[in-house]
Amino acid sequence: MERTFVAIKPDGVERGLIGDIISRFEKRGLKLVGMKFMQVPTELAERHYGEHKGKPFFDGLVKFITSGPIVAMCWEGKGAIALCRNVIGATKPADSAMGTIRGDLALDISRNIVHGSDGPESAAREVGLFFKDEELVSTWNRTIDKWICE
Ligand code: IDP
Ligand code: MG
Repeated sequence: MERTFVAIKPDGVERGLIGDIISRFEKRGLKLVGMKFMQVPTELAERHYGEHKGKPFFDGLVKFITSGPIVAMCWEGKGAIALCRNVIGATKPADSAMGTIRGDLALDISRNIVHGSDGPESAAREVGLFFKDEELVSTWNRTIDKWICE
């Protein structure tokens, strides 16, 4: 089983899309193992988006992600990292397919509503940045799990 980090950015929160977005991951069959409603400190935002440091959009991105509360989540499931990226859709909303979060709900790259880790290393790094081990619920086994994954 894989774990990944997903966050509803301040635009998704402001627009009242928290329920819609969480519902998409939930209905897909993923298991929620951690969730936090929080305002991101600048230092955490800069570490989280460290790979983009030096790019022209970096300062604006940090300012945006710290501008209001986010919903930080850890989702678990078979192939969860790639699966969540597919549920989210392409980075540029113009390229994201209908049926994806960005394809249905966003139209600007700098207001694309959701974040999802892009690989096993970033997933482990980002889950660790936003959650302490004891904040993740690891002992929970859903009775329906056998109907979702063989
Ligand atoms: P991702 O969120 O799909 O993984 P990344 O390339 O990792 O996309 O970029 C991180 C975030 O930075 C994007 O979600 C988007 O909000 C923002 N971003 C990326 N490229 C641009 C750009 O060219 N202009 C403005 N914002 C950008
Ligand atoms: Mg990324």
